[in-house]
Amino acid sequence: MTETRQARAVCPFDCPDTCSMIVTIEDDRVVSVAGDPDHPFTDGFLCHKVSRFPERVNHPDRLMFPLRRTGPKGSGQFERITWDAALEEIADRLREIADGPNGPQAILPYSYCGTMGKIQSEGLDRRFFHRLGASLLDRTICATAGVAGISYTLGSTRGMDPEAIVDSRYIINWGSNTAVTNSHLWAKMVQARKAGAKIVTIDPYRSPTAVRSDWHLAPRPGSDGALALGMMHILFRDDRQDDDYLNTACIGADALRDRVLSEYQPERVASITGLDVASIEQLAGEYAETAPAAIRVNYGASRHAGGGMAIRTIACLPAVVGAWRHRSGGVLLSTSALFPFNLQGLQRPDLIPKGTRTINMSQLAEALHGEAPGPPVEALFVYCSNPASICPDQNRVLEGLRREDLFTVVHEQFPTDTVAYADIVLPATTQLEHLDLHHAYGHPWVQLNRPCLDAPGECRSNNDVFRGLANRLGFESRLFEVSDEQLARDVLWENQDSTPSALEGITVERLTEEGPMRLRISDKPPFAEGNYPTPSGKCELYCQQLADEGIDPIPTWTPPAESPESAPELAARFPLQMLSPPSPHFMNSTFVETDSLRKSAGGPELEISSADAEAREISDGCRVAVFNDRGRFEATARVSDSVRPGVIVAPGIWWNRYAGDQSNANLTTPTRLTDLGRGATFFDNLVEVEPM
Ligand SMILES: Nc1nc2c(c(=O)[nH]1)N[C@H]1C(S)=C(S)[C@@H](COP(=O)(O)OP(=O)(O)OC[C@H]3O[C@@H](n4cnc5c(=O)[nH]c(N)nc54)[C@H](O)[C@@H]3O)O[C@H]1N2
Ligand SMILES: Nc1nc2c(c(=O)[nH]1)N[C@H]1C(S)=C(S)[C@@H](COP(=O)(O)OP(=O)(O)OC[C@H]3O[C@@H](n4cnc5c(=O)[nH]c(N)nc54)[C@H](O)[C@@H]3O)O[C@H]1N2
Ligand SMILES: [Mo]
Repeated sequence: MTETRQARAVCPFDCPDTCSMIVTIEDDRVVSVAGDPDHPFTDGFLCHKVSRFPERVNHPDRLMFPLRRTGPKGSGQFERITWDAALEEIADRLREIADGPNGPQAILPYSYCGTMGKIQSEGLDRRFFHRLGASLLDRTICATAGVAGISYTLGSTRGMDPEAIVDSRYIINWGSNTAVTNSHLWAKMVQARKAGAKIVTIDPYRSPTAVRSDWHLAPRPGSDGALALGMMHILFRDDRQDDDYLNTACIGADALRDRVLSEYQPERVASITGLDVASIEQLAGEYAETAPAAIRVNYGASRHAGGGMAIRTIACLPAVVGAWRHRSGGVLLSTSALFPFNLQGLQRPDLIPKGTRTINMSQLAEALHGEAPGPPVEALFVYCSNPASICPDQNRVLEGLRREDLFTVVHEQFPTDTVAYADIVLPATTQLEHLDLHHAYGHPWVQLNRPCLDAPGECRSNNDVFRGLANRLGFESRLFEVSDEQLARDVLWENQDSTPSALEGITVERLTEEGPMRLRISDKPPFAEGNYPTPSGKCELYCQQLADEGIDPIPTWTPPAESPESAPELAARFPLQMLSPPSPHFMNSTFVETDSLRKSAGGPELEISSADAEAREISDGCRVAVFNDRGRFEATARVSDSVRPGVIVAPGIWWNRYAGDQSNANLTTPTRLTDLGRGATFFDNLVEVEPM
């Protein structure tokens, strides 16, 4: 007799949708996952990738035991060892380094959002490394440019409620592949379209979202700031601005108006963006006259040298037309700021020794080469991330990971490219095997994930690893001998004197019994009457903070670092601007191990225009090499009109070991940082392509 049961779980992956899942288990083995029909945002469906989650959980390649390296770094040769031996060796090495001449800052934790759960991905790990005095990691690989950019304008990332988009009538996906990267919001956009909304997508690439939109505008990469300023020129020129809103809720309207009227004429903007004047005029006109107008701005437009300023500038548009007056108008980047979790209590930043240095994760290449200020990195502790695949300037990252004097620990579920460079590998649990508490960056619901399976083999959760190490290093048991469930209660401010109103009544008990709970936040549009969380309390079209930092306080266009116009000498050798957004079949580099998804993705591909292909004698399906001074990778050419001449797209993020030639797109990407927020500039990347 098969014993079948169902459990509720939360999709743990780095995606705005954070779905509520119903898991079906037969004889203690997960057989399927489905979207929770009772969760209004998940609305009963899961994406193409996460539907295959059981295949990932049950995969024969899952790491089951601790391993010690036996071959050269990168070879992936290991022997099985016990947890005791693994933890002892790690604790000894960390102690030795901490007591050595360079001190504990020679130890670098490296993690991102392999899981988004607060308890496992940013819980006892933070406490442990703070207590140890390790270097701090500036987690910039994804969102910081956008977050900084929008916050200079609005005061935080708080924007419109994603659930309100069903009532929007003009929806712009700006640098957002919503249908793929945020598919549950896309479902709401489609619902809005049925009620009469127009969906516009602004993306240099004819992405799946662009294909399904009513109108696709394809500006040159990194030109969005200019496009937004050109729209504002037209709005002010034609007197379509909302003067009342600008006067009462904003600061700097006159400065902005002067800037756009004198510098961003439609003709100039057309030449910067490569769009025609008529399209820019039409976009501005429709945006002004169709209310409520919503802009879903995502991270695509921020991964350029001027990415922070671009997002800040786009975030000014709703104020100019008064779109914030409507609940279904405004701009949406992230809902993270809505969740007042007690993260200080969880992570204990008070334990950080004064003067501890911070290393930017987007510049791991530099850090591993001793180019970051401070002591050299002698130990690297990786979890919830796959830096060998996802970091820019991969040749230098791998060169660093090959250093014989670097001690590398990797806690992972799968033998990723990074695992191949580890001295010690630790096997990690998946979401079905550990407890976690979730916020979401695409909706306002709190969710609890309880384990529904026993950990297979000898897999341990992140927190269990740090409990074990803390114990061996003699750290205070009151800091580390705390259960995951207790940590979840603490994050929700349970048993504290006061609870932030948004979390009132949201407890571990109720989340367990009732399932996902919506934050207690008002349904009113956040900025209808101003009330921005900026220093001035207004929407900062002029931003004094930027002026104080020596940056232009008025929105402006910052050109890409690598484009034919901004770097003509470089472009003479490497004329093509390459974007490398994620493939619909993967979640960053997660799911590349899942055979059915890897098969759907086929292999590394390169989308190229017919003009660029012809000029290089490249035909559809032919193998090509893509290269610049940083490195080279191979892909199969797809010749189409999905990109304009001068732009190519290499969907990722492949594991090198599964790409025919052991390489991926990050061999070519730069470690240069964005203008605001110190973020990565993956899409600001000139390359050349040749047939093989
Ligand atoms: N299926 C799937 N979903 C995901 C992910 C995944 O890997 N797979 N990743 C998750 C993560 S970590 C994140 S951060 C989000 C990212 O979500 P998005 O920001 O939507 O993701 P991207 O595909 O990186 O970028 C969106 C689009 O921006 C375009 N773009 C690139 N440069 C420019 C530019 O200069 N201007 C404009 N206007 N557009 C530009 C790209 O062509 C791309 O189609 O998605 C999350 N969701
Ligand atoms: N060229 C290019 N590069 C990019 C991007 C791009 O668009 N183009 N996107 C960038 C973006 S937006 C992001 S967010 C980053 C993402 O980069 P990463 O955060 O490194 O994301 P993943 O590649 O998904 O790797 C996460 C790893 O965590 C592991 N993991 C999952 N759960 C757990 C757990 O509970 N414990 C432990 N120990 N491990 C776990 C998974 O198995 C997986 O290997 O990549 C960036 N890199
Ligand atoms: Mo990301």
